[in-house]
Amino acid sequence: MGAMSVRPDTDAAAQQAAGKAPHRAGFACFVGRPNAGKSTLTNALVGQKVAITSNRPQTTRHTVRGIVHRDDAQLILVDTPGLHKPRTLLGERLNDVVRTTWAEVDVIGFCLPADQKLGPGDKYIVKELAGIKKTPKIAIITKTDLVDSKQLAEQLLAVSRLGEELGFEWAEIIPVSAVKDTQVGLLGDLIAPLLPESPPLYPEGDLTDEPEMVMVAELIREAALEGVRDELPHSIAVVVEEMLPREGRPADKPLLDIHANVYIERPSQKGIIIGPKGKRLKDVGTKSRKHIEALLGTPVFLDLHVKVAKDWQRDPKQLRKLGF
Ligand SMILES: Nc1nc2c(ncn2[C@@H]2O[C@H](COP(=O)(O)OP(=O)(O)OP(=O)(O)O)[C@@H](O)[C@H]2O)c(=O)[nH]1
Ligand SMILES: [Mg+2]
Repeated sequence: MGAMSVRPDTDAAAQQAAGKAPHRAGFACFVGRPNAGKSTLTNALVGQKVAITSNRPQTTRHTVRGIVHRDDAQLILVDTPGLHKPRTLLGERLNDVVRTTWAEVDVIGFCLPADQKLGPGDKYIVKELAGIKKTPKIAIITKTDLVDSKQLAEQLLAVSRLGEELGFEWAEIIPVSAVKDTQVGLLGDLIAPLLPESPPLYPEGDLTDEPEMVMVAELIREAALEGVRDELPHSIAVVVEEMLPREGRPADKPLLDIHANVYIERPSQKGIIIGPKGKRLKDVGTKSRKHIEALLGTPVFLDLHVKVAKDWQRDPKQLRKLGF
């Protein structure tokens, strides 16, 4: 991923001779506890939804790349699952994904919500980051719209002290609000100069490298997460089985048939997901269909089925089937 050897030759010398700063391109990952605001920040920087978000912890389950195209640089943001104490095999897999990612990127952005005290979970993460000596680390205080300036100042101080305690210096410390779009552009300005000189690594206009089927499944999961509580958010997985243009439609009135399964872990969860007279599942379908149609730019017929994959979070075979 971040290896110099795979980068095409730059014409940096020519650019410098012309008085222009060389173009940069590379990878920056956002790490932090679940719910810290990593995916929301990724979307805000990209300017479009590439990663789903929710107020439930552990929403992100795989790395999602969001690409920011600028004149001077191409930022490839790698949004990772929140790092947490694993309680299931899925949890362990997610943590592995995060650790592999930060070993491969050019910049690490540690995300800490402004409205929550810097806790053991954060210290644990930063301690591990301190061990990755060569990679510049930016501390990002997220959700600044939720606190007053005094609280924000305390958080800035706390994170700066934590760096000192662990014997390293943050390359930058920056407060942002993704929801209010405060300092999001500035964060991009701070990341860009930390990337290696390189021509763009992705074609102009690509905002993510997520396959469409995965994005569609994620949009359905995002809608399904809304309003469910306790263990249920963790139990939901979505797989798109098929996406096919409906046959026999006139060229100016296409329809895309999408068949997807919503998996849960226990038969007892089925009723909650489906809701009285199927109302909840219908709402999930309606809501996600709007987002899917916007993403794909075509009318969609969405066919959702609820299935039980018993204890899939703990079962290696089931995990493989669900793509983990
Ligand atoms: N007020 C406010 N809320 C935010 C902001 N950024 C994120 N949130 C909310 O915080 C919650 C978590 O956001 P996510 O972006 O899903 O968090 P995450 O770090 O990706 O979480 P995981 O994927 O579970 O690790 C959501 O309800 C967001 O709407 C912000 O700038 N301000
Ligand atoms: Mg996320």
